[in-house]
Amino acid sequence: MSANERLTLAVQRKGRLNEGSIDLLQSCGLKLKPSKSTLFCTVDNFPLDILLVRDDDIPVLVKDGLCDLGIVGENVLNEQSNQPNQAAFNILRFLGFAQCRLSIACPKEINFTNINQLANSRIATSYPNILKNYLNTINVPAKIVPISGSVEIAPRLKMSEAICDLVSTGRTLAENDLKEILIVLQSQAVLVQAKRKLPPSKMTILEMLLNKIQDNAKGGMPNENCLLG
Ligand code: PRT
Ligand code: ZN
Repeated sequence: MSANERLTLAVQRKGRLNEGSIDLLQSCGLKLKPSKSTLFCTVDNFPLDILLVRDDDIPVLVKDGLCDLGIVGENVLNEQSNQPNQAAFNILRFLGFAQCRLSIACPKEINFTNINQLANSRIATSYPNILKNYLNTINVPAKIVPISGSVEIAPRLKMSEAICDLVSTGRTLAENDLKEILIVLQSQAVLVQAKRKLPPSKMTILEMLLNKIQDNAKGGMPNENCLLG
């Protein structure tokens, strides 16, 4: 290993993935050294540097080789990895935190008994690629209405008949008089690497890091219709 070779890891700067990511690194015995920059920190006792960024930027940073590794939710990874047969990422570890599901929900007064009730309806979502794959898989022709946030408001505004959004406790759905009807994807935080090969010196560091990080694959495998690529 060259003396100054270091791995870079992209981690969410602020938000639901941040605490779990930092806790994980610290529980592996890594001593994170704060820097003046809020976007970067180094590890004192291991050849690893950490980039603190928005979670949506993590797949691109890893894919483009600007970072060797990233910790990101499967939901974001799948949404940005939408070309079948062009797998761009290796999931190295399922990390077990930030668990949630991407689900289709509709107004609670609808009597939903059959997926074909979604045919020709409008579904608002910030996950158009995952939803498109899912609708193709279940063979239901619905119209996808892309929306970047506050998805739960769409049925009230008559923008859509249903939504497809992340659910954790279900409280937000209930507060908006919505109910979950179909789970599209189960998600948790994952450690990812681009499919391209790392130089041997970095591979050695990566193996040492992976030895420190437990895999937590329970319930976290991507759905077969949610393509990594
Ligand atoms: O600023 P940046 O872009 O980095 O962060 P962000 O605002 O895009 O993401 P953030 O921090 O909200 O979430 C980061 C990741 O955490 C997501 O991509 C998921 O992988 C994961 N995660 C886990 C969740 C939730 N649980 C979750 N509950 N992300 C969002 N939610 C939302 C949900 O959509 C609902 O609107 O939280 C709300 C409350 O959920 P309930 O069901 O508990 O009411
Ligand atoms: Zn984000």
